[in-house]
Amino acid sequence: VNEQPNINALWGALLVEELWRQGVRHVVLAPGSRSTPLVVAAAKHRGLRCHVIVDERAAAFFALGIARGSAQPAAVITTSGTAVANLAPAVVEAAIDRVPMLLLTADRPPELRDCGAPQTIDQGALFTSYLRWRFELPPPDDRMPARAVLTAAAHGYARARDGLGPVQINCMFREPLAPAAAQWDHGCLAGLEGWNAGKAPYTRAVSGPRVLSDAQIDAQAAALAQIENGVVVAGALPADAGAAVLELAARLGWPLWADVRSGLRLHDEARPHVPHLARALDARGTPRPGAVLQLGARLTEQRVQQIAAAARTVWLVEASDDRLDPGHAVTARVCADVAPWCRAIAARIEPRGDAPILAAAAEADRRVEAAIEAHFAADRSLTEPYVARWLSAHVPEDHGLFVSSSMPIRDLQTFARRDGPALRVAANRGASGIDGVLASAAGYAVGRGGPVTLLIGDLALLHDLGSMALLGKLGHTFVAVLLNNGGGSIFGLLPIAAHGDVFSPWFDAPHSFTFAGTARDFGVAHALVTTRDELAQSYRAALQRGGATLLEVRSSLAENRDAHLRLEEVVRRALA
Ligand SMILES: Cc1ncc(C[n+]2csc(CCOP(=O)(O)OP(=O)(O)O)c2C)c(N)n1
Ligand SMILES: [Mg+2]
Repeated sequence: VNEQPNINALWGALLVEELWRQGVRHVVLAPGSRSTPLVVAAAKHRGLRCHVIVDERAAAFFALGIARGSAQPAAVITTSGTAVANLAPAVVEAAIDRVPMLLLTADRPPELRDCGAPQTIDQGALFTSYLRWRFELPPPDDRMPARAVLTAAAHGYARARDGLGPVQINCMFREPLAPAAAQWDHGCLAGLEGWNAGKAPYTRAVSGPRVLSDAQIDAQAAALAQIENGVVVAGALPADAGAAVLELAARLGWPLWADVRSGLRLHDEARPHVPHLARALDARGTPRPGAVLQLGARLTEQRVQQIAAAARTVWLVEASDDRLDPGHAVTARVCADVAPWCRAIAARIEPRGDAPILAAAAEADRRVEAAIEAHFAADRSLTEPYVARWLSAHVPEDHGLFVSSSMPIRDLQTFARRDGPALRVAANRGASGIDGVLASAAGYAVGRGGPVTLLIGDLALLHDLGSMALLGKLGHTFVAVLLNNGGGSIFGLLPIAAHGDVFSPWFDAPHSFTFAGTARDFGVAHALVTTRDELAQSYRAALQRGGATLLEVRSSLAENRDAHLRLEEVVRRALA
């Protein structure tokens, strides 16, 4: 630190080095001038991997994906002005879905704020309640102890990691921005001797799991043991929770419904896993559930939410204290880490065999699954539900599976098979945006340090088209399976579809774009897929070739609507 050419460079280097010591490994840089001291420090750091992305909106989604894949916050460095405003969509998603993220936003000094200076906005006020912590770092000054910079970095990191959300450190800089020599008083380094000599963080923040007292657990286990016919609903869960949730559901003897983001949907656990629970409960002879025990939140399937609305007792167990009850049905809210809570409860419940509701629901579920399977065997066309089902069984074990909002995640939820690899599925479902999907999935590959398969719709791809530029240089196999139905097919399945006078173009946003040329321009391999055999061949070839591939499955709104209506009918008949 003694060698730094000026005080700006010193502060930039301290911030970046302390973030690295805390655990940050990736920095996403969007080019600019005001951020020069931060960018120079990051670029020169030997332990950090830097990624340059021009579009700050995509840069922040890329960082979001890195954190989803690595459970570590990535840092995003931007210049001042609208560059910062462009971070907003990913900041919102990170805040709602509890993904850590660190924003280092460069700003002009106070004398240039709110006085008509160029590229200067009120950028500290942009994200307000979406931030876990916000700090205005003043322009570097050698009259301030340099330790204050380290504690800002350490606290920012801890708030992002433990608060599971975005943190903004707004960094004001005066000239000189480049690392030119300018005298500074080394006295500001007092107290940094130990830090400077080693590699340890300045402040090590330790936090632990959120667990309840034994008395609380005893009372809750006793209450749950009273309930005969309940169901377990698994929402989005942390990676470590799956086994504990399965264990508790089995101990209770209740059917388990698993959201695609629970990590359990693709598991081949014959019991108590019931993917078509909501349909199964509608079948004749299935008892009504008296209680819903929901572990984790944000359910992909609305029908499952409605089960809770009809039950008298609804428990929601989730680590945060957020309000997560869109059906206004929750009667017991437990703020605890799901895995230790499930293990503690399961240990206190006597094994008691399957509840009557489990056998009935599992039997109805089996009929639904058999009917869907028979339908796909008889009708050989390449429909979107088929693509989702096929992928769920053929994504290699070492792939991360990322899915876009709209129909891709719904189709995977409903039609995934259970005999494929037991992968975790990632998706931006905090705010369910169709923005930044490519960038998030690309970041996910970087974060997990491995290959990714992405299932995405055409409007989502168009929304983030610039992020095609990221795919070629990931260093990991990346296969984007694009369901190109020429618009927003989800709207064709909503009641607005019956209103032909306004439906098109105002809802479906139709287009006739195809993406072979786009892929070529961005150096991404492309294959057009029109049959099931082509899907299998092209996917296999993409895996063998490595690098980035766009597999374009062509369909239409009408075909997709038709495919879904036929499957609805198949399921209805199976349960009649
Ligand atoms: C940022 C954002 N804008 C708009 C929406 C509303 N929206 C939800 S689904 C959808 C259509 C998506 O189309 P596509 O990606 O092609 O998927 P498809 O519906 O065809 O499966 C839109 C516009 C949204 N969720 N997020
Ligand atoms: Mg579409």
